[in-house]
Amino acid sequence: MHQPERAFTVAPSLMCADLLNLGSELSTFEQAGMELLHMDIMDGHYVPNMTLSPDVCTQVAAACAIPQDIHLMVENVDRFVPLFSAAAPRYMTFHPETTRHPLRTMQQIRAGGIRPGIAIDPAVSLATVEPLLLEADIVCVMTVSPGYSGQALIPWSLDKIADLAQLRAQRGLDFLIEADGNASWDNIPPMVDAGADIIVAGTSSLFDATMSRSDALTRLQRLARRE
Ligand code: S6P
Ligand code: MG
Repeated sequence: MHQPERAFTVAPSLMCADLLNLGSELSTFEQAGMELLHMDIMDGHYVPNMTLSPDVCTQVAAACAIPQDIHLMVENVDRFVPLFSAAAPRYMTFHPETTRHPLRTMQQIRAGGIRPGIAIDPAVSLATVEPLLLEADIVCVMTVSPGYSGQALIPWSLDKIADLAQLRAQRGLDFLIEADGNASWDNIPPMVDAGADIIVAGTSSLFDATMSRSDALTRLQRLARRE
């Protein structure tokens, strides 16, 4: 395994946390200086699974100072933006195909004081979402199909991260690139080298069942700092 070329931000994926001990998980992340919490929201329609709720996000916000990054995987996303805005996350991303007017949805998110972004399914091309990049503060590139943790990387999604980073540089844009899905110990360096600024840490690293949480956290932090 090689060291990534740049430092990056680790965003623990709360759907992968020990939900019966969420308070203790949050304290550990806070004490470790984690800078972002990735909150996966699923409605059982856009994706065949359900995860965290508005109340969970609001309670986490009240109990923990780490900013949230809410990833909406829901149909009719405009109905859900106000519900999740109550948690005052730093970022809110959604899949553009879940609304008729994605630019308006981004503006609605920004009007609530939240930085808007889009999430891109592996089957959606960059060309399709390019008009939205100007309004985005973050772009979540999904490196697995949305819906579940513990899936295998779609290898060409690394090329998509690299293409997006190139587009960002060419057009002088300044959104952050987030890699979401199977960010394993082996996959993190190529994701970061391709251009990812934020790595969503799920069962493939931070919540790796073969390691203690503190060992995984230390290993991730050393990787993020390029030590
Ligand atoms: C998947 C979701 C992701 C997962 C993450 C889990 O729909 O958007 O954020 O939580 O992919 O990570 P891993 O390492 O289990 O794939
Ligand atoms: Mg996610």
